[in-house]
Amino acid sequence: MKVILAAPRGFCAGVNMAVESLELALERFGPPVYVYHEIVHNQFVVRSFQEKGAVFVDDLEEIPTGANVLFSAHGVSPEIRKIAKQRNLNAIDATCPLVTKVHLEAIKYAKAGYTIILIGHEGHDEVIGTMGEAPEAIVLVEDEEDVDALEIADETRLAYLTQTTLSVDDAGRIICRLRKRFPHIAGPPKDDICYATQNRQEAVAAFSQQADAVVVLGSQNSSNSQRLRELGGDDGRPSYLVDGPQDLRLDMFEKGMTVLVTAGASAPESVVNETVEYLRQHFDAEVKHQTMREENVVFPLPRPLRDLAKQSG
Ligand code: 2E6
Ligand code: F3S
Repeated sequence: MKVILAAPRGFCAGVNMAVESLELALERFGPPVYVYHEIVHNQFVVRSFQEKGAVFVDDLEEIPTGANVLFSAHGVSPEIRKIAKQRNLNAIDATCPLVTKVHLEAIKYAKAGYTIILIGHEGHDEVIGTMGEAPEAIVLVEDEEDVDALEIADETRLAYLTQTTLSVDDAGRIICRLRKRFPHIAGPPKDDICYATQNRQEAVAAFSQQADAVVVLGSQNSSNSQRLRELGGDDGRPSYLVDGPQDLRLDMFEKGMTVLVTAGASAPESVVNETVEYLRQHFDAEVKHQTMREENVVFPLPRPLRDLAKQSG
């Protein structure tokens, strides 16, 4: 077997920042540290933090008054910030700055009286947070059919924004349909899909051409990882999204196959290594590294943690 190990893969700058924030909070405050929603959408990461004393909640009511809470990388609505304040929680915001950028755009357009079309997946944490910035002004569309069904009162004040982890191709098609129906629509030059999502998709699109099967490391609720799995499956190739080798079966592969291995933005490198080791042991796999482009993006820790890190050296 030949394994192509794609790069870039795995943790992005936003995930690194969120994970380091929670590590530091646990170290400096001591457990329990509460986290609103999964810090990132990865089972391995969430379980490891639970073992260290992080408590993940979907409702701020579960948190005792005055306790420490981190907001996850996917962002929260102003309503959640308000409730946190009312409950006197020490809230630390680990939202990825690239998600915050979309929130700020939503606020800007809503203030100017625009209707905002948000392209995204219903029920996703990021979409819930972004829509919460201006619930009365934002309409969610998930596909081109939703665009056709839109009823807009004032087409001269219309803008679109996108979730950060969409399929670049799907988003492009939806934006094209929007521009066709509403030629005056405002929005970003292309979309709000982040650099990490784009780069991981670009690598899978290119390298999967040489592969008979694709393995994406990531959890089922990870949007960017799901998009990599879909892309890997283009042209009818088997493409699997798994948390680790425990989710693989020997009959998914054959000797002599070329397998592309990559990882979503929330999947740690340890699960990639374990997966490669599984393929080595069972299929005598030889590993070849293929890099699409280098990444060197770094995001600072949230302000309170930066100050805390400095204070204690
Ligand atoms: C925050 C925003 C975007 O499901 P999704 O792909 O959005 O999230 P994760 O946690 O799998 O990936 C990182 C991330 C965080 N992406
Ligand atoms: Fe941010 Fe993109 Fe990662 S939005 S958390 S850099 S996947």
